[in-house]
Amino acid sequence: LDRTGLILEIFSDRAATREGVLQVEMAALNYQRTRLVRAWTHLERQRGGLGFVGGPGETQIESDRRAIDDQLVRLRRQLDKVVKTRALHRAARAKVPYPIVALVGYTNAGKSTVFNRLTGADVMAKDMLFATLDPTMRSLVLPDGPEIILSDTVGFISDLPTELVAAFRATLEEVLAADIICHVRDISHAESEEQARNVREILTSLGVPKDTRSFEVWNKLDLLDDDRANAVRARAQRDPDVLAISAISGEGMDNLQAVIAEALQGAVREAELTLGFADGKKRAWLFAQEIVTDEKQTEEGFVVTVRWSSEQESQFHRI
Ligand SMILES: Nc1nc2c(ncn2[C@@H]2O[C@H](COP(=O)(O)OP(=O)(O)OP(=O)(O)O)[C@@H](O)[C@H]2O)c(=O)[nH]1
Ligand SMILES: [Mg+2]
Repeated sequence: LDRTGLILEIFSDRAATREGVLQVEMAALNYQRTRLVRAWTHLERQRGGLGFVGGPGETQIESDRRAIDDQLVRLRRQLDKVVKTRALHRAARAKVPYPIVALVGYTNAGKSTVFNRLTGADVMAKDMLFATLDPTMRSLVLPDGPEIILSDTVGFISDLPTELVAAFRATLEEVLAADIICHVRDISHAESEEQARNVREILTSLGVPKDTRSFEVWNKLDLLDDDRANAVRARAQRDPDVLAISAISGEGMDNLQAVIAEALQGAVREAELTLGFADGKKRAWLFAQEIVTDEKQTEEGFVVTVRWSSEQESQFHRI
C-alpha cells in the first residue's frame, strides 16, 4: 500500500456521512484507475520486447478503465445531489442568527476533545489520525455570551496526495461560512510550527476570507514541562490572538469561551427576519439602526434582511 492507498483506507474507515462515503469511493476509484495503468505497464514491461503495439493488454486496460469511468460518473451524480442538499441546509442555517465558530487544525491536535469539552457532545475523540472525517456541528450558549454553532472539522495533514484534495476540501466548506476560526494546535508536538504553517496554507487555499477573525488555540499545555508551559502562558498573555489551553486538564477553557464571546460582540452577520404587519415597532427599530440591506413584502408582512451585531440582535429580541 502506498501513502495514498493508506490514507484512503483510513478515510473509508472513518467516513460517516453519505457525502464522506461517496467522496472516498470516488477518490478510491480514481486511485485504482491510475494503478491500473501502472499495473499493466508493469506487466507489459515484464513480458518485454514482444514488439507489438496494442495487443490483449491494451484492450483489457481500455475496458477496465471504461468500467471505472462509468462508475465514477454515477458517483459524481450522486455526490452532486448530496452536495445540493447540503447547500440547502447551509442556506437554511445562514438564516439561523447564530454565529459559527469553526475548530480547525492539524490531525490529532485535539479539536474533537475541545469540541466535546465545550458542548458535552460525544464526538469520537481518539488518539489516531483522522478520527473525524466529516464536520460536526452543535449549538451551545457561551457563558454570559451569545448562542453559537461550534463546528468540529476533519484534521489537516501535510502533502495530502492531490487526488484526495477534493474529498478533503468538500468536508471543509463549512469553514468558509465561519464567523470565527479557532486554529487548534498541539503545542507539545515536535513539529507544531510546521503543522501550523501547513494549516494556514490550506486555509488560504480554501479561500477563507482574510478578515475572518481567527485565534490560535495552543492545546496540550499539560504535556509541557513547567518552564515551557510558563513560556507558552506568557506568550498567550502578550498576544491577544494566542490562547493557551489544555482540553484535558481544562486549563484556559473558560478564557477560550470568554474570548470567543468577546470577539463576537463586534462581529456583524447577516440574518433574514420575517415580520408580521403587527411588528411595526420592530421594523421601525431596524430601519432606525440602518442595518436593513433588503426588504420584501409578502401577504403576511415583511421579509427583512439585516446585517447586525449580536448586541443589536439581542436588543431587537427585547423590543
Ligand atoms: N494530554 C493531552 N492530550 C490531549 C489534549 N487534547 C487532546 N488530547 C488527546 O489527543 C488525541 C487527539 O485528540 P482529538 O480530539 O481526537 O484530536 P483531533 O484534532 O480531533 O484529531 P482528528 O479528528 O484526527 O483531526 C486524543 O488522544 C486526546 O485525548 C490535551 O489538552 N492534553
Ligand atoms: Mg477530531
